[in-house]
Amino acid sequence: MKQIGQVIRGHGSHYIVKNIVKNTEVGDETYTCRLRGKFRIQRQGESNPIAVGDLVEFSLWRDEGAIEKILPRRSKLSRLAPDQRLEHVLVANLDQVAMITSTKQPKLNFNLIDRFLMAAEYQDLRAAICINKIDLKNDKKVQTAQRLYSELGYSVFLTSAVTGQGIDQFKSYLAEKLTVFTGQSGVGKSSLLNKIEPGLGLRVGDICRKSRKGRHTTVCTELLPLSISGYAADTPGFREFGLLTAHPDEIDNLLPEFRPYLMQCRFNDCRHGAEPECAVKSALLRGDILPSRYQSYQKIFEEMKTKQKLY
Ligand SMILES: Nc1nc2c(ncn2[C@@H]2O[C@H](COP(=O)(O)OP(=O)(O)OP(=O)(O)O)[C@@H](O)[C@H]2O)c(=O)[nH]1
Ligand SMILES: [Zn+2]
Repeated sequence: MKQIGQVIRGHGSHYIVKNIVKNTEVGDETYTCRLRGKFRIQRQGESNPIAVGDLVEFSLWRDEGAIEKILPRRSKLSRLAPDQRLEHVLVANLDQVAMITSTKQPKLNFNLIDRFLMAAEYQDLRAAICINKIDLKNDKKVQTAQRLYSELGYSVFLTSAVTGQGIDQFKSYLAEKLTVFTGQSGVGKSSLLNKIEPGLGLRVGDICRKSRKGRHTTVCTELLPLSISGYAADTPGFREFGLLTAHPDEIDNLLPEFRPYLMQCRFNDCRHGAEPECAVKSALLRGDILPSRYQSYQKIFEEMKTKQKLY
């Protein structure tokens, strides 16, 4: 009998698949499924045939499942495979990405937030910023970040995993969605996930952290079911969340507030540096583009240019 399920974990050649009842609710049954041989052939340009989050058609024979078909993906989060040529899909069919940051220890870093948001824009994913450890500090910088990123259209949450402040709002954002988390070490990802779903953060630590240190960094990506419905997925590392194959000349388009000006620069290949009559620079001088965002753009652009020269 054929069934539809969602891959919630992968282990080399077999996958844990959770069946979906009536195509909408995720059922409670999980099955260990293997891939039929034909899928071992790579999809063009991709390094892995199946990612967690993939919806699959599978058949059961006794307790053994076989994945027969991979259904079309409505979204995906990818990184470049180590050889820099193939795309490695980390999570399929996700709804959104959330970056956890903290007010201090480690301190709030606008450049890292911008990098994350630009990567989310590049991959066409809805993004949120969660500023954790609000119990330790809530100064002008934190408030600026909250205002700046909300005005740009991103969801911003101020939370404390210690006092519980802001947890309910963040929880409603996660409900019924598949959210991929990322964030620097020490910002409180595990603590926050534990607060949202007692026991969950611990599992993230237990399962993923150990293997992260080893070579098999991506096999541990797993969807963790939330009782508020939906899933949380932990990315294997913050660095993975890159800009993939973006060309340095197109990254200005990944900052939404830059977009209205891009066609107004005198040169259509303007890099918004020293060129005359640059509409982006004018907007910066008028205060319509914030210095921190402009600096992030410049920094990332330069980095990508340098990298480009290396290959
Ligand atoms: N004051 C305060 N401390 C927090 C908060 N959230 C986490 N912490 C503390 O910050 C430290 C790091 O928290 P973790 O949850 O381990 O952070 P993480 O992001 O999972 O870190 P990695 O495991 O390295 O990725 C711990 O000592 C926590 O107790 C918070 O909201 N307020
Ligand atoms: Zn320009």
